Amino acid sequence: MKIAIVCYPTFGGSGVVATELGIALADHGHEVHFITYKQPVRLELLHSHVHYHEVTVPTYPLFQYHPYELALSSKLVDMVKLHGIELLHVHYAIPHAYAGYMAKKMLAEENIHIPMVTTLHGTDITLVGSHPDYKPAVTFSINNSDAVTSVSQSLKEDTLNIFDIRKKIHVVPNFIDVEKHDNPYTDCERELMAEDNERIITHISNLRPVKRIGDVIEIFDRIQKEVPSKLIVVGEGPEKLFAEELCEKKGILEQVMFVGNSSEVLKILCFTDLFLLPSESESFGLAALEAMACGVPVISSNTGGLPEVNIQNESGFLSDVGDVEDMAQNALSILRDDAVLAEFKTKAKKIAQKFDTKNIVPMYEEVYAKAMKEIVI
Ligand code: GMT
Repeated sequence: MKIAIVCYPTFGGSGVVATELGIALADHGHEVHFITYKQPVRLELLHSHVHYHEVTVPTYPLFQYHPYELALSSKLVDMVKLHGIELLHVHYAIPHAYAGYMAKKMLAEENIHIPMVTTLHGTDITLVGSHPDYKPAVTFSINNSDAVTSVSQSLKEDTLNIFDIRKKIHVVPNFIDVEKHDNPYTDCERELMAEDNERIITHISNLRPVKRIGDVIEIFDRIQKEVPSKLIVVGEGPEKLFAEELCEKKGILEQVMFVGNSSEVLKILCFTDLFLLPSESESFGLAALEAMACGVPVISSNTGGLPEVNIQNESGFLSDVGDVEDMAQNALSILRDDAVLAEFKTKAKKIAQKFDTKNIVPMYEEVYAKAMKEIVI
């Protein structure tokens, strides 16, 4: 099948999932066309079935806001016609489902009928999508998709609670290439980051308020008072300065490394002992799954889809949002003892296997087949 994938190309879970999906689909023999404003960060183009088409938005002094949706829908129309694309798969409803719908309608004028599958990722429904300024357009775009998927059961329930939805929502969880995460580094070079007697704790996110980076620092502060440790913070975002200042205030700046956006996440996870994800809301928590696939237990909040990924007392522990004391105690219960840590590492890896690419990508292929059959013209 010839499939167009629309996604955000920058660092962020929805773009990563869309990119990995496209690559996996290409490996299954599909022809995949990524259509977005920049080459997705994890996309390596050296694949005979993978194509990338850049959306450019011409500017004009009259525009205070550049009409990206317009340029995207025009590009979709052109690429569908040029390459004979048979299905649109848009990731993150805003504004991709809206632009996809317009493309579909423009193509229909020329008697080209192609289905659109929309994957809901989280904040397109919760934080952003539910805003009254967006809600009518998001509701419309979801209801006018030919098939809709959500990355967790929790997100499906949120969608049905927040919007007036008359479409079936298929839960297709996020996935991970387990083999790729199976410690590709024989020598993690752990000594570059920490002393032999220290544990390594990691947090990866876009450092936005929803990730509660302050809680990450609070938890780490409590951990390091009992167990010698280092904290590695991966990512860039608006809360970074606040986090650095908090570390300084607590006198732990020396033990915390802010490494920015990194293309060496696997290497970092390879020597990580524990992963922290105390988010305010999280529809799935792909970063937690990546950690687990590398054999790293997770201390997280129990919000949104996280309980579907991080299993209590098996891959780690979950606590109420903001309960940093409980999270720190749970972390210490894993970190104090080598044998306990080893047990959690093994279980984390085992649970991650359920989300292996080979189990999940066929679920998307099934949704595509259904959308092709049930396309609304
Ligand atoms: O966090 C966002 O604003 C958007 C999105 C992203 O691109 O990172 O994250 C969401 O999608 C991920 C992939 O499906 C999920 O793993 C994240 O849990 C989800 N983020 C939130 O719900 C906050």
